[in-house]
Amino acid sequence: SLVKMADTLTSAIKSNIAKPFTVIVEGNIGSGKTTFINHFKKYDNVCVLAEPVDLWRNCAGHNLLSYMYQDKARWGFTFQSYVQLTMLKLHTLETTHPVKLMERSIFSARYCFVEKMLRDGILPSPSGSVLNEWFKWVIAKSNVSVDLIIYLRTSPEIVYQRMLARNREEEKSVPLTFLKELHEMHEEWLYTKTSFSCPAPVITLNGDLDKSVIIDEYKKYESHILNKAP
Ligand code: DGT
Repeated sequence: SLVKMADTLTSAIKSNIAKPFTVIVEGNIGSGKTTFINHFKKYDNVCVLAEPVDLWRNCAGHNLLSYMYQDKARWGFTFQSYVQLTMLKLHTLETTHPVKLMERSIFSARYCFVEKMLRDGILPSPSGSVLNEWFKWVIAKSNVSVDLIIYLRTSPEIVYQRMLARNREEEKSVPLTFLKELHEMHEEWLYTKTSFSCPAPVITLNGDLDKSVIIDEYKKYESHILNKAP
């Protein structure tokens, strides 16, 4: 009947709005995620989501990123709790664009950053459990599904140099050892696949390449990222 057709159409439109082809870009601090994301801004069919870092620097006037680096034990839970919220908002943001491109995800927040704080004993186990219960509930109840992961794989020494050159105030105290360990968290999750399950297939790109040449790397995978037949 006509009513049934209208219903089918409505739900088709709804699911299309709610479920764009979702690509997340992952990689160590300084791996070039922003450069990658910016490259895709020129495509009309891609919804490119702004870097959440700016939100973390200003939660009702509080720079949580800075607090976290100054005193991880005191602010780690607060910071990760807010990261999880901002990521959930981005994952569930509705768009009419067929492709959604996100910098990082609720998954790397949990599997790389929270996990590292837990392993280091910085995040007390009860705090980790609360974050984890939230995480599990969110994963089960909301649509945070991902279709493709781009892993910008880098060497810790190279991203360390980039981080120093970028000279972000909050990151001044981040040592090379931290980037090495964070690298391992990404490797275990996305490369050797020995820690947590991957929410989508992974394409690994050489993130060590200089800005001037990495565009050619992007181009090789453009059809995958834009979900188009090559
Ligand atoms: P890019 O463009 O590859 O250089 O990326 P970045 O370094 O601008 O962005 P990202 O997300 O790797 O790092 C943002 C800062 O937030 C960095 O200092 C690490 C810190 N951070 C701590 N915990 C988390 C977390 O759960 N998630 C994310 N994304 N960053 C966290």
